[in-house]
Amino acid sequence: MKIQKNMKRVYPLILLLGVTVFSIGCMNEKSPKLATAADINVTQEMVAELTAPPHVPTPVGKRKAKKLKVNMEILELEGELTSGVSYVYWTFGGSVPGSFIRTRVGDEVEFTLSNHPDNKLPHNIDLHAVTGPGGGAESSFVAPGFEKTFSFKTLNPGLYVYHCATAPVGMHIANGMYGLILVEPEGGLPPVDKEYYIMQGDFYTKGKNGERGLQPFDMQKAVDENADYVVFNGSVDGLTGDNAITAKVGETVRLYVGNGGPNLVSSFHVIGEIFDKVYVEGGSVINENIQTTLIPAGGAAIVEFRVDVPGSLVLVDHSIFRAFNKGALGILNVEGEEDKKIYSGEIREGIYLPEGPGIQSMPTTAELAETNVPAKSFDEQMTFGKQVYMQNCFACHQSEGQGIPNAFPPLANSDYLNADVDRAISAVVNGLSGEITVNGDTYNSVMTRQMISSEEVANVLTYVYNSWGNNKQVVTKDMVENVKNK
Ligand code: HEC
Ligand SMILES: [Cu+2]
Repeated sequence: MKIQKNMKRVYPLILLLGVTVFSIGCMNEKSPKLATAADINVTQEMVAELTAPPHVPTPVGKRKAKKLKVNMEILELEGELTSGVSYVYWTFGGSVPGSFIRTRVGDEVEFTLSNHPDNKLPHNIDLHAVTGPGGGAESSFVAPGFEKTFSFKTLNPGLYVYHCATAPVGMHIANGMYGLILVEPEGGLPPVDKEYYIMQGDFYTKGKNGERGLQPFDMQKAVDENADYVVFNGSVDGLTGDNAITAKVGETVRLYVGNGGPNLVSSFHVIGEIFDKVYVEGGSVINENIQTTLIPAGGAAIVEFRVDVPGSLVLVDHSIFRAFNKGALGILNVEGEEDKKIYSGEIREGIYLPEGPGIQSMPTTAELAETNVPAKSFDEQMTFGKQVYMQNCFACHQSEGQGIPNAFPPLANSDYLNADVDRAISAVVNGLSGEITVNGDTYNSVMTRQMISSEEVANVLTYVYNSWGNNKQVVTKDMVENVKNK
């Protein structure tokens, strides 16, 4: 395009128009940038390193373009979507998302897709990094017990999604058949201290969220875009607990974030961090100082930030019910020295409580008027108690008292609850914080004091104790008052 500019100065207007038309004609045939990448010669070959999430292969650095052999195996596997809920995943390389593929511009990728003989279905692969029909789908369609090889040249640097494109396409994607392929520019991306691979996906199960057992895929819910689970890295705990990612204060972190969908767009956000850089949509435009970046289904973004203070950063889809009720929540644990200048406050682990303790000043429970009609029987206590539960406790402890892993402890079958009724009453009337262990899992969070009358506390706890496998304790208003007066 530089030539055209020089000409502008030299030639009269009429000629300039002619030149412009001429150069537009050229662009239609082949843009100069693509011609360059396609012309890069490869002499050597190497076998690609493939990694399961959250890890990524070694950066390309300054290596020359090569013939890069990618051997990807399709495996249909049963795994855990969340504790007690299993699901048959269809995978590229045995993980959801599938193995991360790292290339550089100009590589000639020789891709071999093998479909394991124990699998039940044919599959294929559409890589968004491919310039060619179906992104490779047409050449890679492969039945169980067979393999297919095709090759393509990486022309455009960027972060791209790949996925299965076998009919019904939505179902293959919904079952976990997606991953990322990175095409680094000449000379590689600038070095950082930590790199991780994260991908969001939505899941549709016959049973509702949390319903135990092996859950089959639900086509109707998928068509309705009514997801039961929205998760990072294939399961509710795919990026928490032992699967949490880590960094040290002062390090620069680069996240390769993809969204497999099949349906939902992700509003990717890290609570307590600002993205210094975002490679918007995984392309070459770099935006700076971003709070939340939109990642389309079948799209990706590269986000970078420096971690300045220790604590647990919470990765979420900021369509926030997905994070706290459907699983789209991950943790980046940052270790190191505090910096009071940057952040002075208490750093709490893991949980985002929009209404933290002590923010509002509320009447004490003793001041709450006892206006409700007292329950006259056990049945009435249960009915009233359930109403209180649905209004006050449900949002955190969930409809069947199952809680939310790593955030809100279960009330169903809770050993903590059943061991000590006064302690349970106190949790409701005084609030509860600090580390507790419920059914073997530790929680270290805050439950704010519940603004309900003694009568209501008695009813709701009677309801909880007489539901979901608990010990059938009956709680009276007197018992509640006793705890309050202690
Ligand atoms: C804003 C979210 C939230 C609400 C609303 C809430 N809780 Fe909790 N609850 C928690 C958290 C968080 C803990 C764990 C606190 C900790 O880690 O120390 C907890 C712990 C408990 C425990 C002890 C642990 C266990 O699992 O047995 C009981 C009992 C309990 N809550 C009952 C209730 C009842 C009854 C209500 C409604 C009246 C209620 N909670 C409302 C968040 C909540
Ligand atoms: Cu498939």
